[in-house]
Amino acid sequence: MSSGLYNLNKVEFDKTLDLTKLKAYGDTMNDGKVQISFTLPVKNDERGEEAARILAKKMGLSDVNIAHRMSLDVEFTFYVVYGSLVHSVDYTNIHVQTVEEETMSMEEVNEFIKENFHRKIVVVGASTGTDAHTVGIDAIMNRKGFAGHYGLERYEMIEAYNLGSQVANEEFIEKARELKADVLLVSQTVTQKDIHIKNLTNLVELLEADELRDKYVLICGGARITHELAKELGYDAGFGTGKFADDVATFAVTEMLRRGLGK
Ligand code: B12
Repeated sequence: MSSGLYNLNKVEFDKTLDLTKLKAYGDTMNDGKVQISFTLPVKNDERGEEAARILAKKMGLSDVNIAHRMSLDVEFTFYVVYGSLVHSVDYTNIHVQTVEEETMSMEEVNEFIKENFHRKIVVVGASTGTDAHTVGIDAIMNRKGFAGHYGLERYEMIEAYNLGSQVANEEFIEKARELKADVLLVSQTVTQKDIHIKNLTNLVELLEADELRDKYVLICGGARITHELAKELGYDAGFGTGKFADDVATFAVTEMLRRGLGK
């Protein structure tokens, strides 16, 4: 394709974009095309397929196409469904609470700590409650890091303690006291029956009961954790997918300085 034709197509393509009526993009602007998948606890037959189609329509899809159906068990069928979204959102009116600090590099964080605290800061992290998922907290803390971002254990000016998984909140607080922590990192992956909310709230309540809440920068994280949710639950910040040790370290040290902690 010549570059002239490409530019012409691009101009026409862009003209149809209206951010007040944002829809999913498939092949052309505003076609609203999406693919969803789900399982129904019924036999793999035409009746089940019709049920899947009706459900998809009720979810707000038009031109529903059941692209694939597969038995998972005698009475369980998995469906892959294509369709066009009838709904749209006003993107111009969306405001999200996020962590605002501009992320510093590992070296910049080390310098920041040296200049402002004149000592190493202590970070204690764990997956708490019954949660056995360690990969998230390891991604943030392990020396080798994750996706090209070194973990906190590698930071010259951070003493990082990763307590692992299934750490009871009481035990976590005990360790934080013993290690004279400045920053607490809590990982919560399983969200079934809102167990993460109960666990996270319980930790804040225990810290408050011991009059310890203000002593620490308290941060939580996990795939289903947002900054907004974390703030609601009484945490200083929350980090989800796509966030790394440098984001967390930057927030932790700037928050310590803001609150006059660690001196
Ligand atoms: C690996 C895995 C397991 C392994 C865990 C092994 C281990 N040592 O960690 C095992 C097999 C043990 C397991 C068990 C279970 N699992 Co599992 N598991 C997964 C899986 C496949 C990957 C999770 C993962 O490692 N992600 C990679 C990391 C890097 O991503 P991340 O956690 O999001 O971390 C990033 C951010 O969120 C953030 N972050 C994470 N933590 C923290 C903490 C802080 C402080 C900060 C700042 C940031 C931060 O930083 C990270 C880097 O960006 C997911 C599915 C998936 N693909 O996500 C299911 C999944 C999480 N598991 C699930 C379930 C249901 C379970 C079980 C309950 C299954 C069962 N019925 O037994 C058990 C629970 C066990 C328990 N007691 O906790 C569900 C959770 C559903 C939900 N919403 O609750 C998932 C989503 C699978 C699914 N689709 O159903 N699981």
